[in-house]
Amino acid sequence: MRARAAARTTAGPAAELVLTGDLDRPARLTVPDLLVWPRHRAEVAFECATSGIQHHTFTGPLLHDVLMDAGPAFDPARRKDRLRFLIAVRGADGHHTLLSWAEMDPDFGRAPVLLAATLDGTPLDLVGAQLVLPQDRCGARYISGIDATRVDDGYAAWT
Ligand SMILES: Nc1nc2c(c(=O)[nH]1)N[C@H]1C(S)=C(S)[C@@H](COP(=O)(O)O)O[C@H]1N2
Ligand SMILES: [Mo]
Repeated sequence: MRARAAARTTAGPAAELVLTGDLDRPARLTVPDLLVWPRHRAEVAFECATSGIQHHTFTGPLLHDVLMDAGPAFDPARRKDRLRFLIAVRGADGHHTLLSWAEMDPDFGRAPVLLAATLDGTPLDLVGAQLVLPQDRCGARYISGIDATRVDDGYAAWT
């Protein structure tokens, strides 16, 4: 334990993201932990209101694969059951966004949303994972340095 703590101090603290909300298996994941899921690659272009068009290559698991393994509180066999769910993604600086579950669900919007572990070939181990939405024209939802992701029944507040 002592040796490990010392190694971490020299390398800087590894970024971690917490998966919380309506999940059977909430988790804490480092960026290297993301490599256990099948790895996807996305070559993307997005526009930033302040810095113009950017081109990047990201690799990492599908957000859908990671969240399915955390056991969201719906019956996976019933498609309608998933439609109420929302995903909140937050960066360590507080920048955040909401996605609907259906947006990335293979039975609905099928957006290949990634939880990227590398950016242009560089591992994101120290900064944290980045949200990648190849379908977005604007870069604002490409949240970097993710420290928390929450899955919730977004309809519960109405009923
Ligand atoms: N954590 C975090 N991620 C963020 C932002 C931010 O302010 N904080 N800005 C977004 C915006 S507006 C854009 S265009 C992209 C690219 O930002 P960059 O130009 O800083 O790389 O990152 C997105 N991800
Ligand atoms: Mo931006």
